[in-house]
Amino acid sequence: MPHESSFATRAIHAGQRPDPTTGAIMTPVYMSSTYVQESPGVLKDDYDYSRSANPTRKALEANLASLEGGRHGLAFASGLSAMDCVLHTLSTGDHIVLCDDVYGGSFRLLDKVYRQLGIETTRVEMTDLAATESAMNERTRLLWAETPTNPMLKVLDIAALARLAHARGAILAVDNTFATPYLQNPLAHGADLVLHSSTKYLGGHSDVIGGALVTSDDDLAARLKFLQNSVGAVPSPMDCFLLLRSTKTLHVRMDRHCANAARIAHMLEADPRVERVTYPGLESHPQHELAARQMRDFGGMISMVIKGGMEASRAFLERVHLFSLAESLGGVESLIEHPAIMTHASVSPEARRELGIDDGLVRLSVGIEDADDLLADLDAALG
Ligand code: P1T
Repeated sequence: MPHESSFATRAIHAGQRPDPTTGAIMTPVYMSSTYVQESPGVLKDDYDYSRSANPTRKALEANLASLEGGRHGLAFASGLSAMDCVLHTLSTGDHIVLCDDVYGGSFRLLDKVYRQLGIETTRVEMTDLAATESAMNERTRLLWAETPTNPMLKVLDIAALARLAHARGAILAVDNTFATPYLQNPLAHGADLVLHSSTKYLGGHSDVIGGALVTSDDDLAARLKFLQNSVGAVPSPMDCFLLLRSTKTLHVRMDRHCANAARIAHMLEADPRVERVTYPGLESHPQHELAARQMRDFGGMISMVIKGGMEASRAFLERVHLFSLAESLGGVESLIEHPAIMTHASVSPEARRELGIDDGLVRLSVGIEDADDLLADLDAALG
């Protein structure tokens, strides 16, 4: 598969070829935990045990690496286990600088698991590069950025953060879950490592929990691969198959997610029942110009505050029909949720207040249904 092929072609073909034994065009689901050896230690294609390597997973890993424009891809059982693998590269005494607005579970992993192991994290407003630089110290090994962030949809300058990290001998990891490789390729902007919760847009159908890492750094990839096998949080071959099936349509789905979200964001911004709408594609978004430079389009996620606080947003969330009230995002169906009570409950109330995750905040994952139907649903639910 030539690397220069366009995204759509790579989405469908990269990492895959017809099955050599049957010609099956789809990569088979290799439901096998082990592989027969001809003689002790003499393996076929390096396969000895499916925690270490599995052909369905290998195809997925190559596909994801290609989509991110990286040399190495690694698949995991969840987004958080992918993050855990990165954090295992650190040692007691190391320091992480984390963007202040991240998925609640990512924050919890650092705050409740790794802090206990002597790995300190400093949260910082990463749209402020000077503040980010001052948060770094001689022990800082990792800058962890999410862009757009969850749920406030801040857009962070990947190239500038990569320069900051590299000037101090640290690496930059970017959680690219909200943007997807179709809209943004952090490695091309200088990041060392990309993470995905493939549960979201990569999977796209709300039927798989998965995670992925992509890097072009050979040494880092070897270390991560060692940890992937040592820790063992690998996805099942069936989940890899489902994800491979999903990435084939990523570009088509994302085009519709973006178009629908843009229409809805503009409608909500003009609605007097809504106090504030955050969407990187709106000119009112503080980092709109950066988003236009760094991303190919603005994605399918919108955050908004409804007038009337918690009571009004609760009533609104109970009244929507097409938007399902559920955690997660990135599926073909529209979802809606309340970050303070649901996805970001593990962030302290003070930190939530600082970030603007107030009690009236609602997060929308705009699906690929008919945009008029979605607009009508929101209009009716706003009451
Ligand atoms: O759920 P899991 O596959 O382990 O991925 C964790 C994760 C990592 N990064 C980002 C940006 C995420 O949004 C998530 C998971 N987020 C949700 C479940 C949510 O509703 O926001």
